[in-house]
Amino acid sequence: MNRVIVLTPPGRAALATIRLEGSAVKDVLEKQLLRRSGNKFRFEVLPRPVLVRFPVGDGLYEEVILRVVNSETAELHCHGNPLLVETITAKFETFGFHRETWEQWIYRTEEDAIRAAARLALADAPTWTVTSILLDQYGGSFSRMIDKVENALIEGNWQEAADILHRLLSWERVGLHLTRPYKVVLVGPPNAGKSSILNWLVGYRRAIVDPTPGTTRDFVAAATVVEGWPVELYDTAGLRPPQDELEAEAIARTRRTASDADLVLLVLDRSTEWTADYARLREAWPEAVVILNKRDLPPGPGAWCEGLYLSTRIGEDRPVLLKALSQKLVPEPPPPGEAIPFTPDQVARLKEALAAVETRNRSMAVKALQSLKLKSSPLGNP
Ligand SMILES: Nc1nc2c(ncn2[C@@H]2O[C@H](COP(=O)(O)OP(=O)(O)OP(=O)(O)O)[C@@H](O)[C@H]2O)c(=O)[nH]1
Ligand SMILES: [Mg+2]
Repeated sequence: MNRVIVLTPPGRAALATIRLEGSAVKDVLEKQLLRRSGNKFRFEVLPRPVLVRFPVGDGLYEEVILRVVNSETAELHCHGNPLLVETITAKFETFGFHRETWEQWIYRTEEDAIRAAARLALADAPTWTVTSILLDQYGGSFSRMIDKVENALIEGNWQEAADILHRLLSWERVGLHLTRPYKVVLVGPPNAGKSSILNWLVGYRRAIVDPTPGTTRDFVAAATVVEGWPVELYDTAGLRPPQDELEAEAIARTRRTASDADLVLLVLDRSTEWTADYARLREAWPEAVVILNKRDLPPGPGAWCEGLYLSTRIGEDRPVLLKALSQKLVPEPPPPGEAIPFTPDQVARLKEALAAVETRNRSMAVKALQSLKLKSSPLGNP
């Protein structure tokens, strides 16, 4: 099959790269391209890329840099105008080339499904922490552990197989959040400083901050990083008996947003008096990290609960909060080289394998393990 693949992202850019693969590459390029001098182009594997002309219609030519990779593969580096990229790509389709996405290209060309998934995830990795864990999996950490489980099964060592699978699955939460940020939601009474904390953590004024209680209505989300871990931080409407329908809807949204959070941060204003409402909020989110904000002001009276005593007005408190959050999100960061599943599909297959190991069903366990590496269809996953 002949294929045309745009390797660079859609949208405007200085340059774009279009890859061509297949037995027709030579013929089509020889028919289409002209040398810069206007002479006929002869396709040959050259040590260096060459500047050539590609006809784009209406007598117009685009000057492209052609890199011939081998007798059946070449790359065109053209200007990054999306119209131009589309015109060139569509032209190859008229010559019978099949259009493939860069994701499909990675999936097809990687040797197994784990490496392909790691490479796709690497293209999206937002931090070096995530990158280094994914690089370990790309380099074979996860695959080697799968082989180890298979060997244990062949030797009839059920316990070892179960132990390794348990260890792999213990990284489920960390692994799945390499490709999907942790959802961290700020909740609390009005005016406690939730929006201020969101802005403080993300480093810019994402949410409106105001002394008027009930300022935030709809939730506000912002992407950030907590000590290397990707986080989507949500600011929500303050919780109190609603004063009108609008506020009732805002509060309903707060509860919905918090209902599937990975971590809830309950923000309370420590300069106010402890109230029964505060106690109710604590009971509603017993797992929440409690932030006792406004420590720059004198503390309010009452039998206050424990929490992180800080202030958005005190710069040194920011790293303290980030550290506390990262410890809560990832209490035990994986050591370098650790094998970690990182897609929902991988986790599901590992669970299948473990269930089969626990019922001493060797063939089912091996099948589940082997399916982890198998590329089910050439244009499958992505
Ligand atoms: N003194 C002091 N004031 C703070 C601190 N953090 C926030 N504030 C102030 O408290 C007020 C309320 O802050 P917001 O961040 O808007 O509070 P909120 O919890 O988002 O309030 P709602 O959106 O109404 O629910 C603003 O005037 C902030 O400037 C702090 O650490 N110390
Ligand atoms: Mg607010």
